[in-house]
Amino acid sequence: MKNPTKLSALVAVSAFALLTGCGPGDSKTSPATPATGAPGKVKIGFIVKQPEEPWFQLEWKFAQQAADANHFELVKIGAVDGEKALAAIDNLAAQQAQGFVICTPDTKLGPAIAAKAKASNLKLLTVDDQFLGADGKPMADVHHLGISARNIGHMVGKALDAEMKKRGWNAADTALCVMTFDELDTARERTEGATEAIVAAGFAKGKIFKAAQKTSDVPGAFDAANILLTQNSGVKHWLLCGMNDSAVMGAVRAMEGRGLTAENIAGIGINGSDDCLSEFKKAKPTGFFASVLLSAKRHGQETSEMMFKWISTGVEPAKATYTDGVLITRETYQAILKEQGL
Ligand code: FCA
Repeated sequence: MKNPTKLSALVAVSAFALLTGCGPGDSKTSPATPATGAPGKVKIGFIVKQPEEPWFQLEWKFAQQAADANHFELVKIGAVDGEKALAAIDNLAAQQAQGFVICTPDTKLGPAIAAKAKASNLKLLTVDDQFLGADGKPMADVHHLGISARNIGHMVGKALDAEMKKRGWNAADTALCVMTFDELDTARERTEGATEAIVAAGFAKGKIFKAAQKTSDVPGAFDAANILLTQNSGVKHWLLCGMNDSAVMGAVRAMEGRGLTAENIAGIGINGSDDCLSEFKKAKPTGFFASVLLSAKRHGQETSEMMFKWISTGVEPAKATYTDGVLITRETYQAILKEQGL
């Protein structure tokens, strides 16, 4: 949600709800007793910001596996903006859920979402994108599971450097295109990490070009990359990175639109979910050279299980959990996915 007036109105509404709400006590300490419905049945919401993105579909899939194995009910809700996210919490409260896991569409909504969860006596765990407080700093008091963003960025930067050397590309006709989405901390840390690592390996800062995405999806990356390519039409070899697979995919499509091919592009994404796998499965290699495979299983299943245990036994999850990733290419992905039981 970009509109600040709307944002403050929502924050005010939530603060009001918090002041007037009569939710019983601190949801962090008391194991919840499911109120009505099937006795003993736990109900957990799983709210995601981009339900159409393969990453979030995978998280939901693994969350559902946790629900089936532990016999709790999972309510999957797509919330593409702040209003929908806040409405989703009301909806969960009305259904007498006891908690939810959320990847928020806007990290600045953190205080409003946390207040609403508390007022509704819903336990709260954030996944992927960490809430920001009113001071602009991460809300460390809200339980969170996310990726080690900067480290994963470093992996991307090192792998880009190795690939450039392997292909024997000259520094003179090679540039790095970085698809950025700096308003999201985890995205900024990933792309900063990638540039840090490649610069540490000797890549010239002057050959690094940033393209700021307006939206963190394939069309957002496509549009941003097109502007950058118009301004830098003389580059022969492009190294390419971004916050996730959608970012790299959009930029690869933009580069292909200008006649560049796998010979000229080495793009490395992050997520390793379906959008990247579909590139690897193509008969001919594309500019989408590699990705860092993250653990959607941990992000979906582990978060849901943490929430389930918290509700059913009162065992509070760790305040912060960070996951890592592994590089996959069209040569290695099948073996690695198999190894990971995917
Ligand atoms: C963010 C991104 C997703 C995924 C996740 C771990 O939410 O938008 O694509 O990378 O972090």
